Amino acid sequence: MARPNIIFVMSDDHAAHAISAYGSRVNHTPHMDRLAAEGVRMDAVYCTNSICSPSRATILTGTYSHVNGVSSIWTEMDYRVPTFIEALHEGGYRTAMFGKWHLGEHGISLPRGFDAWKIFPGQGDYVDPVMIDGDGPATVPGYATDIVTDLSLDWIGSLATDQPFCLMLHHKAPHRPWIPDQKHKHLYADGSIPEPETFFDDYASRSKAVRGVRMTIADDMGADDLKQEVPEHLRGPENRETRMRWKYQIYMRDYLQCIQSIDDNVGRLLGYLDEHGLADNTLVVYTSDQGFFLGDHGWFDKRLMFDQSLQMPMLVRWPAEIPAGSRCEAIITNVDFAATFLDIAGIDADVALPTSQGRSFRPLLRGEQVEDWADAAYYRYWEHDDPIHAAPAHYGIRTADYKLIYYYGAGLGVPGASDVVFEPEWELYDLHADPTEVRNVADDPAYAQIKAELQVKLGQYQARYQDEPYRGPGTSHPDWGPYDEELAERVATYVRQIRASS
Ligand SMILES: [Ca+2]
Repeated sequence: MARPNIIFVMSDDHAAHAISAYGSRVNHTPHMDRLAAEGVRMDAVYCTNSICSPSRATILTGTYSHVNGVSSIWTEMDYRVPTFIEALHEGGYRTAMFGKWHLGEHGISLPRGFDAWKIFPGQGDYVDPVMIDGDGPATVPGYATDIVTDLSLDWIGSLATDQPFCLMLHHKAPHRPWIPDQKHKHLYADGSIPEPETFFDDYASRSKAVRGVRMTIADDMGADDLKQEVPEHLRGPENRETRMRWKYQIYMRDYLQCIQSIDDNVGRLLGYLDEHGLADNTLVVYTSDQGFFLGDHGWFDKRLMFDQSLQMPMLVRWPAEIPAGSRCEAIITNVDFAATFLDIAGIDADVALPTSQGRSFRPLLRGEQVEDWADAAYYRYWEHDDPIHAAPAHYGIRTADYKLIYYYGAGLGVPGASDVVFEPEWELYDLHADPTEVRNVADDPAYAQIKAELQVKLGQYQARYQDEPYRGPGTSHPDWGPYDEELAERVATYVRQIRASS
């Protein structure tokens, strides 16, 4: 059988609980659900650093942030670390990348290993976006989610059929500032969107680190996000609850309308594969670079290790191997994607991508049990004292039963991470007794033994991935090194072009 095509559809900040295949209470996504019905719904896929650029660098390289250098949206990729795309290209695949790239200085670096690419600079715009390709920047008329799909279908249509292809189709949506397409503006009438169970979380028992984040809908979601000022009668601490409810409806309406366009375009893509006889031997993935808080714990945004932010939705269809309507509960991270795609392409990742820290989950996609598969996901968020979100640096592990988080209290002297110091704190959640993660039991004597065991496991996972425990303010990570000077200059040229054209 011919080697399969790989289509990797990734949106930006699309939480699993806004996909009906995952039991969403707030929206309906029939085309994404079709992928789940005809393939596998992955229920425990986690990002290893819940923010845009780091997740993208991890997916491309199969490495943690401390290896590829992209610890934050401000840090440059270490171009010495190869990507699975380069390995696929080397191995005979045609490759393309369309949409949100968000790597490099100001979110712009040159994609490597792609036959064709066209990307948004930085975060990109929703309407009539500027896009960059080998000829430089130009405005593309239309709505971003449609445009990225158009470019992708045009490219697939341009290929000769005898060579397999890998397409990265990366939507800007539903990232801030949530600008929907006009045709979806009638959806979700005011007051119609249910609030999450933890909407009025009081953060009792939580760390100071978590209580200090500035991601609350009530007080931190501003006029830019809402596209209007908060009315006078909703201002002030006495109107907090009413204000939250008002903002939530606007926020979620816009967010879900953006997702509706993605779902429509997933439908277009699947329709195209059907019409062109490509469905059977094409692996289609739908995922998001990380999750998002949809009013959960009173928050929006991501970064923290709570499940709504940590989990990546992942639906995979490949009729040749994956049983329809199946589920997979094995713990997988975005570090594992690269090795998996190479495995599916019949390329030995140990040879073609020796820097990869991931492991192929292809047997898990087929529904097989893998006895020695990882029983935890290791996570590390590096940004610290970000003045906008104030999310603290932290690391931790999630098993099927528990989550242990260490807010170590300072940055590490890397770009984007300050050395502001506060008291280190632990959080521990019992995910069966407390599935919504509202009761921190790190100081509960009844959990002392479990906490001690999880601390050992955390150390083991850090050692496995050759990450360093926090050792004090100003200590840079030992693996941090310079990046490719020549490539950096070419990137800088593009940045200058962008600035000149805007
Ligand atoms: Ca993102």
